[in-house]
Amino acid sequence: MSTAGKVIKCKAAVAWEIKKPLVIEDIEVAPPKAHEVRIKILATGICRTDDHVLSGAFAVPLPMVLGHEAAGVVESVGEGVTCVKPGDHVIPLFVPQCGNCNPCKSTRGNLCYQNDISHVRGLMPDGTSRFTCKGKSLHHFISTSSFTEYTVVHENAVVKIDAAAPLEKVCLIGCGFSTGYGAAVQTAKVERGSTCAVFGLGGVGLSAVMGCKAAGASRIFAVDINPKKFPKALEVGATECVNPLDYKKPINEVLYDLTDGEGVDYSLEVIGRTDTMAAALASCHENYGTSVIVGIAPSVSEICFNPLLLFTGRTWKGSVFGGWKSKDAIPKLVSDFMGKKFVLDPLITHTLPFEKINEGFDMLRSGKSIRTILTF
Ligand code: PAD
Ligand code: ZN
Ligand code: ZN
Repeated sequence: MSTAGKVIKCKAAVAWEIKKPLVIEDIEVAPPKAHEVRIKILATGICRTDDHVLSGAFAVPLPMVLGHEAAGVVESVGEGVTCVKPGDHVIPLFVPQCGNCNPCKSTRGNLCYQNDISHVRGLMPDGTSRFTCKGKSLHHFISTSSFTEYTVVHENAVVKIDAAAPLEKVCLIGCGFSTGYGAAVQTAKVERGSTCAVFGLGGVGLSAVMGCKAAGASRIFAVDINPKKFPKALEVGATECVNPLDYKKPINEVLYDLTDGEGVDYSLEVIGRTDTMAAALASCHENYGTSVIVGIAPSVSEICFNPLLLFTGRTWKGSVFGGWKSKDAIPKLVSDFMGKKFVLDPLITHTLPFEKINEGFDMLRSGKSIRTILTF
């Protein structure tokens, strides 16, 4: 029996309050309105950004259905949708691509004005929600919301992918892999023979290491305070692992020493802390070094730094979703994965049934997991 046009009752993990576990609830998912798409989610990863909401660092309106790194199948489409049809395999886009705004039209940009990241409203573009639970409306998360059996997204926030691609792997192309890899290859624009340092070796940082390697970097320092992350970093392309806790000196001085006083050409902060963002900046070459902020710092934080660090010529940049234009890039990244141009398996340390989502978060917080994939 077709569910198109009807409200779907299904399970979702609801974030009711910060610093509390998610609660698996029965929710109602309204049918897609015009230019919207309802997706049956089949696999979703747990990213630190979801945890930043639960820890309170990333301030968003609650209650909310979190999750943004996912893949699924289109269940039904609203009026006027032509980019996908029921049955298509898709990835939701946490950075939409409308194609008409200035960042979409510029060759330099990717943060479409339809994004719900810079000023989170937690709603569909028309200002309403498609989720209800116990009579209460639930917020959407950054245009996606994947910790649910069904979600609704705007047509600008979904893209069709190769139906042969394994959804429980390519869901990582919806965030972690593409973010880290793109931060290296297109935001930093790492060059062949260069020296790089990646701060933070979670799913996103390891993908940044892969990007540095693919770009031909000759030395890649993998920096983390959890040495258990080092074997995997070496496996995906790091040449040296550095634990800041092993040194008395600040990590930027350690990296200067390790590079004969030159500093690295490129540094990437993939943790989300202001102290490591400042340290990553100070680690790169004083004149032509580039440092990229990938980690999401707490909403209310500020950085105090010596302007001489930039005066001498360093470049400091940020990178959302690896700088990719999401709709254009994701199908190509999926084909590249299918063509074995990069691997995703090293990033996937655990697979759990969706109901065990809180166990997945516990493993991320304790440093045991890289990516946990939830299956439905
Ligand atoms: P993760 O928690 O799996 O990895 C973070 C790593 O940092 C862990 O291995 C920690 O041990 C390590 N770490 C923690 N503190 C320190 C420290 N003081 N010094 C060195 N290492 C440390 O996270 P993730 O890989 O899922 O995400 C990383 C960040 O990237 C996080 O802030 C997330 O919100 C952000 C992100 N940004 C985007 C984007 O578009 N810019 C997308 C996805 C994730
Ligand atoms: Zn993410
Ligand atoms: Zn746009």
